[in-house]
Amino acid sequence: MSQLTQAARRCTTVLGAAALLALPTLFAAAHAADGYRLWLRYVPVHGAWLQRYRRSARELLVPGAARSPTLRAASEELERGLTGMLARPVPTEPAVTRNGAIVLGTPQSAPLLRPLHLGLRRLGRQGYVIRTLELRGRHVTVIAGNTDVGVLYGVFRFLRQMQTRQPLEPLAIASRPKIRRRVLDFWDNLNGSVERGYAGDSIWKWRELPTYLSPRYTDFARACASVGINGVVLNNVNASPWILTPLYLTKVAALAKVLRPYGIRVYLSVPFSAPITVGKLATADPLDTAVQTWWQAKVAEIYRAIPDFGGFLMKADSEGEPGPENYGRTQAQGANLLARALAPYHGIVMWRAFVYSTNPHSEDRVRQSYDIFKPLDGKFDRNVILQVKNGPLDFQPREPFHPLFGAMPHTHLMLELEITKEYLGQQTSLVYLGTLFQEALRADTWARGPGSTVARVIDGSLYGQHDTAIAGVANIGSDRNWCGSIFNQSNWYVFGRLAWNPDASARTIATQWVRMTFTNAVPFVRPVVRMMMGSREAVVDYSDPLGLASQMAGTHYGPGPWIAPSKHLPPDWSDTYYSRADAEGIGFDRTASGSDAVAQYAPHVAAKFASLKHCPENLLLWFHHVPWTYRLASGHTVWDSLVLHYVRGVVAVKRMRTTWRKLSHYVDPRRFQLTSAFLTIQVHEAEWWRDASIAYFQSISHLPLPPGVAPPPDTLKAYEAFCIPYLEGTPGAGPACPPDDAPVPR
Ligand code: GCW
Repeated sequence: MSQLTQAARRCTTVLGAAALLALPTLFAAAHAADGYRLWLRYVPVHGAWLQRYRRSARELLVPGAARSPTLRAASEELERGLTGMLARPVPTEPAVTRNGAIVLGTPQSAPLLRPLHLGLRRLGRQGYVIRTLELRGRHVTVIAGNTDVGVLYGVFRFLRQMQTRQPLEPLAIASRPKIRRRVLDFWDNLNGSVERGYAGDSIWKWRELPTYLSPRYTDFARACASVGINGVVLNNVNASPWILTPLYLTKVAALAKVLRPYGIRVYLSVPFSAPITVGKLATADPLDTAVQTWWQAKVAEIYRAIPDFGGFLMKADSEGEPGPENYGRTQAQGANLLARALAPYHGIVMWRAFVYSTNPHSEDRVRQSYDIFKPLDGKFDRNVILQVKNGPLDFQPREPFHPLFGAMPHTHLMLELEITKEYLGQQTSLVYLGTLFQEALRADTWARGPGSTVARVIDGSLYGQHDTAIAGVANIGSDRNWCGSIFNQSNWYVFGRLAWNPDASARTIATQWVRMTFTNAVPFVRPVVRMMMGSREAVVDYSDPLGLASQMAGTHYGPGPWIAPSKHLPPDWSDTYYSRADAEGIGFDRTASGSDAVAQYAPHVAAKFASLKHCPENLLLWFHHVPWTYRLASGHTVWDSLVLHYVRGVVAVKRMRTTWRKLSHYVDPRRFQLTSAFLTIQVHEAEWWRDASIAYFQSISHLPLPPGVAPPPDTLKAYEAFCIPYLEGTPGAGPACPPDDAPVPR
């Protein structure tokens, strides 16, 4: 029995019936809103909706004797949810005895479900049905799946129905995930820090493991299961070899045990050089038999400890990480080395396509991954999935889709999204990423004609592939509210929901998240969803409009468009490399007259991107170098338009703040104030981006500002000198800042 239920039962017996009236308040206090409960708050339901559906949500019942840990988790969640929302204890009983019962299970665990025609066959191993029906003469709600985890997903779906005040009967819901592996990638280091993490330290307490298992791990697993996330890569892709030592594998096994009942498998990032660093071999060459034997033995050791281990994630030959290139081998030879060790156990390798060289003479950075991997199509073993970022550069506020999508029909491809807002304002900005994820998933590659979307590449339907996957770089840390801010939670949520169904709508998901996280009151839901839906475009406007990218400071926070290549900074880690702003114009020519990166796309898409006339305006400067005076469809010159986008971004954030401020009476003070303060920080941040960017680009274009636009309050020099010495999530020491006379912009 959950603690909450026990508490509620104690309340009812001790205080008697009169006290029931006071329960909503008691529960409200128990739900002191600090964000910990995420979207699983289960606050009491009142009013007409409850009157109408009370009967359908009255009883809890788990028939059958086989109560696996997963079914136990499912029934406990249902109990927790119903107890919270009905504000009274909910009985559990061993058989169907009453009308209004909720019956959950699989045909194996609940024989009474077997004669029913539930349509389970079409639902695979992870799907579920929720049906209102007559069972042995009783009016019941059935939540069923082919497996226990399907039932668990169904329970969360049923609870969402209540949380968002949807009808509870008659119900005829059937759902199965379109993507098989829905994975969170943690960039957590074993010392507790998190690369690009803005929500405190790592949630994995390695020193305490395996002896102490924080209850937070279970709450994490519940939240993941509630949106269907079923895989977790525990450690940073810049991987420490320690993860493969017996000391750490014991800890990993302990975490795997906590996550298992929630249908979550554990994966690990491993360094390619592990045979040397851990195995004490002289080489990590994939063609060396001692290396192969070492990996086989290591994998066998892992599966002895974690029988359902998912597999490895590998960042090789990228940003200083070792890889097959060190031995003159291809990425496929490297990936297959691990794949063959994992294959006997049905493990997989998620091999990252984020491979590039920072050699100053290398080709256009955004071309590199395609040029390395495209020729290897068909050379990867079946249990390798190539993990491709949504865009060809690096999680920028806006990028075109990665040209590898649709270009490798004989290779399994998965999509990597970044949930942590590395380039979008980090912890304080309010940016709902549902729209960005949706844009990436709906991008049409034209690989097999129109409708060949990225979603169809990765859900396997375009090329008839079965082992499909999607990953999101997690934004979760040890902060009480998990994600650093309340609205950042929506990005964890929407990732899971789109991973389950990449065709779902970002707006619908936002609406449900708002209802579950805050309130169902329409005057709150509407403006907040509107604010969320516009929030990503706002950050694009004030930081990287018109297809600009990578204009940020070295910390990836705040503007740095002036950052130029130097002895210490390779060109493609600078900003001027991407903007290519000069006296004549701005933008990176990636057409045939430039780097010809457009040619990596299918002909229809390439033609569109290559044409100045047809290239979408929001990607213009990604593909074209245009004169400052070039006129856009709006009639504005590129220069005026650039400036107006910066201005518009600031206006949008101010509007968000105004919207939020009017809604205080709908939100508890703690979450309200946190969000309010963060929006104020974001207004300053947007102004800083606008002013610094205008100051810099004006120093190059030498053009006047469009009428009505105020000049930046500081000099370019001041913006350039402004430096933030310490920022969470930045690896290494970050840029050096002189503490004595660092100017502070107004
Ligand atoms: O975006 C860059 C980040 C690095 C990260 C790298 C990657 C984990 O700035 O911090 O390293 O991408 O994806 O490997």
